[in-house]
Amino acid sequence: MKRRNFVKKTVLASMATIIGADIVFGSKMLKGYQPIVLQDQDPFKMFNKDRGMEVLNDKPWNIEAKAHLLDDKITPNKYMFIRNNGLIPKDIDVKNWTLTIDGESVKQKKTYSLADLKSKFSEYTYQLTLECGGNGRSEFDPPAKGNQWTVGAVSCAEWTGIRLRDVLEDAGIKNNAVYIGYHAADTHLSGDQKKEPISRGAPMVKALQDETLLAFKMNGEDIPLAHGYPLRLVAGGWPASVSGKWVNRISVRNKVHDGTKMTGTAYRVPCEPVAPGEKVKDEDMCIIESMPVKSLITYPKSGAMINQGKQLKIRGHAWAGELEVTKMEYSIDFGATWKECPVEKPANRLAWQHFSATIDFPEKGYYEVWARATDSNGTSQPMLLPGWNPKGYLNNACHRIAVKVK
Ligand SMILES: Nc1nc2c(c(=O)[nH]1)N[C@H]1C(S)=C(S)[C@@H](COP(=O)(O)O)O[C@H]1N2
Ligand SMILES: [Mo]
Repeated sequence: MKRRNFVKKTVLASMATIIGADIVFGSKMLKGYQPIVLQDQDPFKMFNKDRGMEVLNDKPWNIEAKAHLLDDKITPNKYMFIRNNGLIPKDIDVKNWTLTIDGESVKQKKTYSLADLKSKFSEYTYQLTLECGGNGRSEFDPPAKGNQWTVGAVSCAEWTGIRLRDVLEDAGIKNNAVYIGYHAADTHLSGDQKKEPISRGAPMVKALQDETLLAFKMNGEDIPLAHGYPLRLVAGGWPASVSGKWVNRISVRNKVHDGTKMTGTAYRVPCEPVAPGEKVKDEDMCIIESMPVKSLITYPKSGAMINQGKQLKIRGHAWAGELEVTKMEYSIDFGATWKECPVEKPANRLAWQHFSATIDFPEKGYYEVWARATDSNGTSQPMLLPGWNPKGYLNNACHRIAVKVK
């Protein structure tokens, strides 16, 4: 047999790194053979995630954080949730990666290489809150189908890239432009190459905002593969489904984008409130835009124990879609009374904000600490569940942790 039919030395070396030991008879392995240990995929290793993360689905991969894992001011990759609708693209060829701007409302269709994008346009860095529209879905009753996210489908990383606006202006947008829609390199679960797993977008006002980026870096490094390497749209404050990963085409549309998961009930809620379990017609469902005000206590972990007479310091983050959080409160009596606590200004627009409080407990026993944010329009989080909707979106109920004083 000829040498080239065996696994290459470089491949063997990288396998050895993943396995953590040399493959003694590796030179005898045929090309393409996958050692058994690598066949059963360990998502935590594969995606560099912390083992405290929760895998909700493996086909496609959907992984969420826990509240206490989101304690960092800027979310590191290891604690960032993964939400995939299809299969992560394989064999990405960065050198030949292109982004095409097309659609009814582009003056001229134009294709850029990654190098073009990086050299032609100015670079910007923003911390941007990305929350899945379905975060908190697990609490709805009657339940909604889909990933049963608890509280951990939210992140605020630091994204670096170029402004989508600059690229669209370079290509030229017609006056009748209404919406942008993204197209990406991930593939449909069915394997059908013609079907897109997801192709969403945003109205021009959102597309043209300063903070709407075509990003190529996350937290100062190449974007991890699962989060959209080598190019990703990032539109903070809106359902994270707008932030297309592995983007290779953006269409400037003369109507509301009608790509996969833009129509029907996907990422939509009833335009008017409905009773739990009520059937809602497609035409009575409205597209989710800015996400509602919300907060998370990230320290301590629920179940904390403290000694009587000791104060408890809590901290966390709060965010409000396009708006700013202007007030933060906590309650230790199940929402009967509230105390205000400090909340910092955001690092930039659309970044989550940090809050902290020092709490005194009157006596021994079981308590819950509830946190409630209010946005610049004066809207506060609901104490328990907000309006039921068929797909279980937008649960922004107050986050709660258990505390025992002994
Ligand atoms: N190409 C592509 N982009 C995508 C998705 C996807 O499945 N494919 N999922 C969307 C959804 S629903 C969410 S919530 C976010 C999740 O981003 P993350 O996995 O980087 O946390 O990516 C969005 N962008
Ligand atoms: Mo999502």
